[in-house]
Amino acid sequence: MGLFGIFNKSKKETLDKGLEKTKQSVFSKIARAVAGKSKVDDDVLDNLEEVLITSDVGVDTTLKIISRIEERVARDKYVSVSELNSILRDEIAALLTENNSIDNENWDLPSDHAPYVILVVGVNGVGKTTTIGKLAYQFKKAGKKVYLGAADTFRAAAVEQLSIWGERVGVPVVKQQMGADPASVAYDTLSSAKANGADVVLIDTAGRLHNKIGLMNELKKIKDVMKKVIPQAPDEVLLVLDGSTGQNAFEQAKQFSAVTQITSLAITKLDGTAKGGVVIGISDQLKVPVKYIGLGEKMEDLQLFNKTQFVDSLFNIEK
Ligand SMILES: Nc1nc2c(ncn2[C@@H]2O[C@H](COP(=O)(O)OP(=O)(O)OP(=O)(O)O)[C@@H](O)[C@H]2O)c(=O)[nH]1
Ligand SMILES: [Mg+2]
Repeated sequence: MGLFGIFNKSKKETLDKGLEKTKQSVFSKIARAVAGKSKVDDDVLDNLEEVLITSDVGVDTTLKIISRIEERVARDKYVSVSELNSILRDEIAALLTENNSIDNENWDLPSDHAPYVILVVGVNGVGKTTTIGKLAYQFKKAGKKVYLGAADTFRAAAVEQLSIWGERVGVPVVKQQMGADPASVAYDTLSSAKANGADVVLIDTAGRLHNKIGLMNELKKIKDVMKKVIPQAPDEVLLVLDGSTGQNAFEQAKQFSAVTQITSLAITKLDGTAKGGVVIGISDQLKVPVKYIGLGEKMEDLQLFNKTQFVDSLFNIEK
């Protein structure tokens, strides 16, 4: 069992609940797509294509899914519309697992070095600070020594917000005054973490640099400074995306990948949105793996992303 395994007791419930809006929307669209039909034919496939595209799955991924279903229909000759949910589930799960082999469930911190450093990036408001708080909670609960770095020095409230998370979870937060150099905060954080034998460091950053060059330089500077303290840092550059923005999340992922090397993705706010299908498109289209999904505002509402469980939950498959 991986690092976060012990937190997964109520996982399915949280996932099912978090995806409720997406499910309702997808199911009602599918119901309309097959209305009056008994078998999956060209009309149904056309409608299904529209269902997936309007569910934020993205055009390229939708076309792949549709062509897989077409092949299946050609092979099986008669496919009843009542089987459509389970066929969709099977084909989407197969597509996503073919794609990349990262095994999130069994993920653990590397044993050959510490602290493991995670630099958290993303545009403002996507959920960076909250995701850091949730991760800190999970690492702490797994018995790890965690340090947080408040390198979003853009506004006082950002430092304050991370400090509140630090108190709530019970982990130290390294900070300076508002307006301080983020790279300097990152340096201090890694130094303290190293000196105190920390296992994990999470660095918060500002998402406000809209200018591409500015952002690129800022992140480069933070990374360079980190290496002065810990040569392999950062181990992970985690890009946080707001799932409720649907296709915008896709665009942000592309833009960030262009300015810095992203190693993993967290897709937040999947609860309360009908755009959860975006996770399918993102995990199909982007080479960077989706590692975490955010399903609420509470500490426990972050999960390691499991493709099969996600698709099962989306299509109400009980296991
Ligand atoms: N419902 C829900 N809300 C979330 C989730 N993740 C974050 N939020 C909320 O989104 C809002 C913004 O989150 P922050 O963590 O402050 O986002 P940020 O990226 O740090 O924002 P800036 O510091 O302004 O760049 C907060 O109100 C969070 O509670 C989630 O998974 N679900
Ligand atoms: Mg923040």
